Amino acid sequence: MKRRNFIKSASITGVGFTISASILNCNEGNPEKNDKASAIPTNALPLVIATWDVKESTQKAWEIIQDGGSALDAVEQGCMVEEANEKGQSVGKGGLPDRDGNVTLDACIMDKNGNCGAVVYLQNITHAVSVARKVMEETPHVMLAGNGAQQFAIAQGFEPENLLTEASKKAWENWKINSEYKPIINIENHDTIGMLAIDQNGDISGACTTSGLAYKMAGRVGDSPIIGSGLFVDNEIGGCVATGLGEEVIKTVGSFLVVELMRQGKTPQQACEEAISRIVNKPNSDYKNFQVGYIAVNKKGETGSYAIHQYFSMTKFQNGLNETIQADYIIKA
Ligand code: SD4
Repeated sequence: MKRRNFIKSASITGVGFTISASILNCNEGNPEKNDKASAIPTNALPLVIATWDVKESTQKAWEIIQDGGSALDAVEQGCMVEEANEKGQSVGKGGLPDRDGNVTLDACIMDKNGNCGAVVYLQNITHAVSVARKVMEETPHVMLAGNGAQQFAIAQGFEPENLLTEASKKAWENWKINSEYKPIINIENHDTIGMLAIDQNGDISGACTTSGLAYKMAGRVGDSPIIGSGLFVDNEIGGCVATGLGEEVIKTVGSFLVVELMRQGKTPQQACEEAISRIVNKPNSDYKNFQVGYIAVNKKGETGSYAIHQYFSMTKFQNGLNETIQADYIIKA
């Protein structure tokens, strides 16, 4: 199968549509629909936001910030909660493998000073986000890949372990029976975790971690570890993280675009909407067949979220309230 066809057919597989609509309680793009959210200030600091319904992760990050910790510690440790969660099949341990059965992780992290670190195609190490942080803090580089990344992690004291759980192995074996590299819909209640936090000093950091598209081609790397695509933070302006079909995010340098749009004066919501429009309005865009979602925060603590399709959500911890918010989306029936 030609690469282009594979990517197209893979698009729904990694999207991670969230079906748990019952827990979703408001619409960022239509605040009047959200009685609960309208009762509190929408830009109180500090705050934590993350892609999908990941309340345990935002809870952890919030606790760190409440204890006086930095946004950087908060996003790292918040993401680690999902990486360790074996039931989540798109991040860290238990992530669905590539089409050859190998679990390969991508992650990045970015601090208030514009420093960043990333790992791509990392195997056998659960906490990819922490390895990314070590790359940022302990090497002169930004990104390490594959075996080199794994060797670096082990040298830094990370324990290698098998990330392919029985459940994920079984899912892969089932997929192989009829796949022909065609998509299946992921009905997990969360997917790639991207997180942004503003700490008590008003400083912003972000992180993003994923096992990427389920049953991807061996060697495939998505947007999540690419600074500017899966994540971008500018402590003067704000931050953005992406989820969905990474190829489309990379082609539009999505997270950097959102932050630059905020720099030009757009609200986080307007910036996310514009970045989604850029994808949808490309000539011959196949957007009906893939998902992309963005969440963003500006320096004031205003947030935004937007996606191509329904069922994307953002978890926000602000004002002591940890809630999952359904994102507005561009394709309305
Ligand atoms: C990727 N953006 O590897 C990731 C996958 C993802 O929701 O976010 N899925 O392309």
